[in-house]
Amino acid sequence: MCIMAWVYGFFILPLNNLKIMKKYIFIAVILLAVMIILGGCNYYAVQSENTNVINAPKTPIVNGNANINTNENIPLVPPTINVNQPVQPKTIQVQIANFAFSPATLAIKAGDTIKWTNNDSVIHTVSGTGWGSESLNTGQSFSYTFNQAGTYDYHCGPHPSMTAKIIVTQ
Ligand SMILES: [Cu+2]
Repeated sequence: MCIMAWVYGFFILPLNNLKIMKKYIFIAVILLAVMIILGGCNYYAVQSENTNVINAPKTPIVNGNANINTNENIPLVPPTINVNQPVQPKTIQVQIANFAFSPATLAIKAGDTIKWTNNDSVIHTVSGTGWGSESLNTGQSFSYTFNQAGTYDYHCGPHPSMTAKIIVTQ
């Protein structure tokens, strides 16, 4: 009953009463104007808020380090991860010292290079089967690239007890 009375008072009664109708139209116009004004304000408020968000990164948060040029645009470069990129060949050092190769056993990948350096005061060689060095004086080096997989035993020519090996995998 209460709702019916409310509906009648607000919607039905004004239809039969021009004075109340005019009043309602006046109120409606005022409400509309208020909504437009508030809507406009809200629009600018949102714009202002968005601008603040855009400007936010330009405000640096510096902890300790003052040597940051805030005017510089630092581009965000995505990390490039190429999983198909082949492993770059390496050069691995083997030392000849105290009448021994060190390390005596070394595992490498095909394409890697071994560089032997003689640190002894006597002449040594790096002598494999079908490959090897000339005589190496103190401080001299010899490099060899292993392109084929396999186990490569080698020794020193003048000192056959000096043995070592390189294990090459693909
Ligand atoms: Cu030797």
